[in-house]
Amino acid sequence: MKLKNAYLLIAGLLIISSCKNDDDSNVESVPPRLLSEVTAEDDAEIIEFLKTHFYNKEEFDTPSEGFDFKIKFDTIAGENSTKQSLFESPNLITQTISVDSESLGRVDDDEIIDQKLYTLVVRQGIVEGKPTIGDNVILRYEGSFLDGSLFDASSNQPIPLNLSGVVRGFGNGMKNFQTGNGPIENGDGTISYEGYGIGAIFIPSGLGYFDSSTASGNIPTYSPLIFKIDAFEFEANTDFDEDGIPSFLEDLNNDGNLNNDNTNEESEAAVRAYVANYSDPDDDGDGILTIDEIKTDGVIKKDDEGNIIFPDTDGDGTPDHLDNDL
Ligand SMILES: [Ca+2]
Ligand SMILES: [Ca+2]
Ligand SMILES: [Ca+2]
Ligand SMILES: [Ca+2]
Repeated sequence: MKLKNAYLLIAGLLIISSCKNDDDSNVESVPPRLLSEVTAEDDAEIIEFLKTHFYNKEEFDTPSEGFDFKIKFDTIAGENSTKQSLFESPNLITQTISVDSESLGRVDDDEIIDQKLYTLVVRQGIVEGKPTIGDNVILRYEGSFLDGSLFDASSNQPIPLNLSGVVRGFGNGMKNFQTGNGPIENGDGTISYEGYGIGAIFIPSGLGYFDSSTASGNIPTYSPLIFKIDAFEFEANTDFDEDGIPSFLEDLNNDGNLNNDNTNEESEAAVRAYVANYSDPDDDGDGILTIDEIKTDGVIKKDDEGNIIFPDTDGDGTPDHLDNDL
């Protein structure tokens, strides 16, 4: 299946861009809180959820005829008081991701705070390989708060997303999932997949929307989120801007966020623009396309491991496509 070009439209609430309340709006504003303070609170709330809830493991272990392979969470209590908590599950993966308050629009707070991201892999996909934060994926998702109430869900049919365009915790959680076989045409206009990855991602607000209200305004500020996901398919080494470099390699500071790497930030700021490298076909803004600057003698050369050998004509350590004095 050809995935390219389907990704410019990103539906739903997952999009990064969000609306700040206008200064002169009537909405009562919440006083800004420090990332450090919110992080501690969010992590405590997520751990509390993980320790007090279980999922329908038995149904996944021995699926009955007609089981829909949907995750259900329930409280450990009463007849379920002996269930293994999500927190104790061997399928729970914890990642630590450092977040600079500046990337959340807090230029003066000067905080860099580690965030804990928890991903429960209920069923791993059968196809080898996992997406990177720059890849196009086909999936299904359902977003809820820790109290279980839904705030967003994709339609039941698979949808395409580029992981660089969604909240950071979502893309980094998706890195844990293999995908399945498909698409399979069902003959009634719907498609399905087999053996796909199934799980849930628990996202602190520092890796979510933090203090932004979302486009539709239904996510309160500082909300930890849960996304249940079905990981159907992905395009390995997606090259979003078609500049010859896979998008995930345009994460120059290697922080799991493609949106804070912008080589020509200053010159773009002068024209009130901001185009991060993963979506910029001319990364240094010198008028020569990156795809032409990464070629040696007219071709993109690679080493034995398949890594691009980037030309550095003036030998200053900065490759030509990121060096605008060349
Ligand atoms: Ca980055
Ligand atoms: Ca740029
Ligand atoms: Ca680029
Ligand atoms: Ca260039």
